[in-house]
Amino acid sequence: MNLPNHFELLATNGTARTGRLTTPHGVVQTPAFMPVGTAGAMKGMHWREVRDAGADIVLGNTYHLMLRPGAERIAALGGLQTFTGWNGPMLTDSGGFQVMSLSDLRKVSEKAVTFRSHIDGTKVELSPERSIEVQRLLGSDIAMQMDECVRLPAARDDIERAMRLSLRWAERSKRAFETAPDGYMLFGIVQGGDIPEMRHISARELVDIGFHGYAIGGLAVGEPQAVMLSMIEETAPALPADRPRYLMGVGTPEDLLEAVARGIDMFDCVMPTRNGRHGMAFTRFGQINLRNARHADDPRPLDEESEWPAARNISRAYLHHLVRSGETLGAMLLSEINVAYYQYLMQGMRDAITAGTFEAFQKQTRAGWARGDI
Ligand code: PRF
Repeated sequence: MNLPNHFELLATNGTARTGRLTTPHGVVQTPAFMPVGTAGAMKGMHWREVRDAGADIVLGNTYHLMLRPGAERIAALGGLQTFTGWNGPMLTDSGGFQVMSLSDLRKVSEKAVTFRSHIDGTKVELSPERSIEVQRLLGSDIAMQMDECVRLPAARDDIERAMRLSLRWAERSKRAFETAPDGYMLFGIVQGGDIPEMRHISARELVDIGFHGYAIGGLAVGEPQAVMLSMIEETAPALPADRPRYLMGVGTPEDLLEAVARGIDMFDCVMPTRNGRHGMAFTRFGQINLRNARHADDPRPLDEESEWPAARNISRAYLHHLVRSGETLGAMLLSEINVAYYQYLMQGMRDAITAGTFEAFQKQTRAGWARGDI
């Protein structure tokens, strides 16, 4: 069954697209990057800064929130937006992927995944139906189907088995979502590893089931970037042009530029905040490691032309000192600088697509990264 469409395509430039996705908690301009607020918090940042940095939407995790503080508790407290104070759109991942990367003693069956909580070791079962129930209790604007993602490289049989299981879970997820109020969305997830044929089958069957939008999962899981990009090239054209396409868990600024060029509309990744906590800055001149001793006497800011005050005003020497001293403030400043840079990059891409100058924008952006930190 075809679901209502809340995505409006505004312009295309080659394969790149810009558009607008309307959710119950506000509008998302695409291509969009969603910073990751796993447990209902953006690590090291206030929501005000996340918003000021230009993010329209953030990502939360079913897995973490169901374990602590619990989905029923968050529902009783008014849902994620009221509970956390982020008063904007929120997408939640479905949990299966996090079970696989974080928990112990996990077992996948047709019915559900069972695992031990990484917090207190209790045994938990997560089915596609329960995942949707949790995401609805959280009040998520965009829920994701439960899927199984295999790390690459993997044997063809394993890739096919996980892809077909994900399709059966897609159907169950859709059924569980049927009673959701108008405006809330459910995205299907294409799996199929690094095998074009599997990607085609997965995309075709998901489109037959019918979702508000479509994610490409199972990439950035150990394969070279060229393989990831070729899988996007195989998959994106098999998805409906009028629906949003979301590449899950990606990536570096380079990945975003390449994936937008191939027709992707949405991304999420921990990289800007996680790398920020480890002393790395993303800038127009590429990545800068503030731990490096060469910054100790450098009075220059990271980017004197940045619109983001911390990137424009704070010396590299001070950032270096904060990082080396293990000061919380260092992690906080680099997190906001990085989230702001990611949003600046997305805004640049949206503007270039609208203006029909995406190719020139790509060239110019790559030239800045190649110039490096001089
Ligand atoms: N599935 C889900 N979440 C994900 C992924 C996936 O394949 C990935 C893979 N890059 C990141 N997050 N549900």
